[in-house]
Amino acid sequence: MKLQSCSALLFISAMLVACDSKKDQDPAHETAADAAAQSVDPACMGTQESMGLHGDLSDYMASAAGTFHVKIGWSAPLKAASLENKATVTFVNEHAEALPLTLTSFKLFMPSMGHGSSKGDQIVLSQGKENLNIWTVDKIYFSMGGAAGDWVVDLEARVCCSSDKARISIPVEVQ
Ligand SMILES: [Cu+2]
Repeated sequence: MKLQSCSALLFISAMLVACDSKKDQDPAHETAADAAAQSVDPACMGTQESMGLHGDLSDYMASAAGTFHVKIGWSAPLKAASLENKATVTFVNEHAEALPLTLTSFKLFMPSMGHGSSKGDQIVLSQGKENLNIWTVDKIYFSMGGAAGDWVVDLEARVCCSSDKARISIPVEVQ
């Protein structure tokens, strides 16, 4: 247990060092405030201009720090006590252009009752091979049913060296 924690710490330290040295080389990231305020670093992300996703953000929700916009498409019908539920997660930037970032966490939560999924550890996150901004989420397990809006998703995505999150309400009933 101790060894694992140390390895994890070393790994995180190494990542921080990597990020810091990158900032040192990049005059655009001179201060912590700048780093926090950064939206998308084109050097890290790039955009897929060819995808024709321009302008319409109406289906999307902004992340907490404004780093990305996200929408979730759900399989239908959603069923409680089943691992067959699926979703697709699509990330775009503020111009509604594809944003190929890394989905690191997708967790169900039921705010009114204060619990998540009892099988959240089984979830499978897969990045699209052609559309790198679209992720497939499999084995989504709702511990119980609920009306539209009873369940939410807390997701996190990594953008270059920082991470951002969003809470998205599930707009359909879980049967
Ligand atoms: Cu509940």
